[in-house]
Amino acid sequence: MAEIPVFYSEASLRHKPQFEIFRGQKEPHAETVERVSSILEALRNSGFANINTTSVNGLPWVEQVHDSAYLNFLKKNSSDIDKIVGDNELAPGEERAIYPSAFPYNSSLRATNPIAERGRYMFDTYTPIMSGTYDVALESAACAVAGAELLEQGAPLAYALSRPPGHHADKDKMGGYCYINNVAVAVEHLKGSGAERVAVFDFDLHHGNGTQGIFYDRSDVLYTSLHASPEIKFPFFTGYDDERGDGKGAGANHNFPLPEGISDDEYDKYVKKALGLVADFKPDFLVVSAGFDTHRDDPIGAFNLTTNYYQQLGRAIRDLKIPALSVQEGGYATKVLGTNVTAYLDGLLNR
Ligand code: SP5
Ligand code: ZN
Repeated sequence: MAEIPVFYSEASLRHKPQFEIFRGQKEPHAETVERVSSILEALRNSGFANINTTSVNGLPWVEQVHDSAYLNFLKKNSSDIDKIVGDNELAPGEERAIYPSAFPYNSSLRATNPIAERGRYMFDTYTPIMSGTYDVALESAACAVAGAELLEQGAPLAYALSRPPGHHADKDKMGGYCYINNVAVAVEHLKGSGAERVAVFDFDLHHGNGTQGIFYDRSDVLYTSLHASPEIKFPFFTGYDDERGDGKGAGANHNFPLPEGISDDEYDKYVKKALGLVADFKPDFLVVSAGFDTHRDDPIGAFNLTTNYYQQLGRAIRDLKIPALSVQEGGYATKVLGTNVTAYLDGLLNR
């Protein structure tokens, strides 16, 4: 039986953001550890037995993607949080967490005060730094690196069960539950191994502003994304169809902003367009930002996709016949998340 190697990290189970601050209120955080258990349980129930933890050190490629000052900020706040957040700041049962409060109103401004520095490197109030966040985010990226290494050795498929997700993290910004851009790190690894061109296909509900930003001026990395229109969904400021890349990267960025409520058949037309662009690019490898918040039951979603559709999507990607690494992004309907992931992987395996 054909199999797909899966990489995940025990560290992901230690990442427990409690709140996102939405309209000034603390709301329960959507990006929960139950997401991982949902996926692992479905994988095991569906006979996916090739499930691995990894001890790969992804740091050299993380450092190629992200600015060193940003990584230092994330590392320092994760490790020194006991000194940074006092006991008097915590409600009963609350873990230490760092959120921003003031943001620079243009990108040329400096920040030296630690509170201002937060706004320099954090672009929303949904993505707290907790104790150990830096290490957990590094391990999430390591899962993607392990998958990339397998493709470099000739495997046709791999799946990184990365958590926290990555596609909203830009060179020097965290946000959208993302700290390190796992997909971008995998792309850099593939490029470093000699790949000439790598394509990214992002089907998370949200626009991958981070991945777009990281590769916006590059012609060797194609970014294609299907997502809820910025008029209706986070990250609001990016994802329009006229964002086509800059300089050498002009023409290597393609966004498909889609309307609320879109269902399988209509969505599939845009999948075909995006995958057509991927095929035309003739990449050596494909890296997929696999988000399942497009499912009809998703608590923060907007689309109407069914579980069966993910199998069809997997088959369409398989039909490209390009070695493909899928990296887990969003998907918050924990009851069906695992089933959606296995439907997608079944499709990749032509089951
Ligand atoms: C990787 C990924 O899918 N990140 C998504 C980040 C989207 N964050 C939007 C947060 C919206 C606030 N939550 C609303 C709660 C309403 N009760
Ligand atoms: Zn998402």
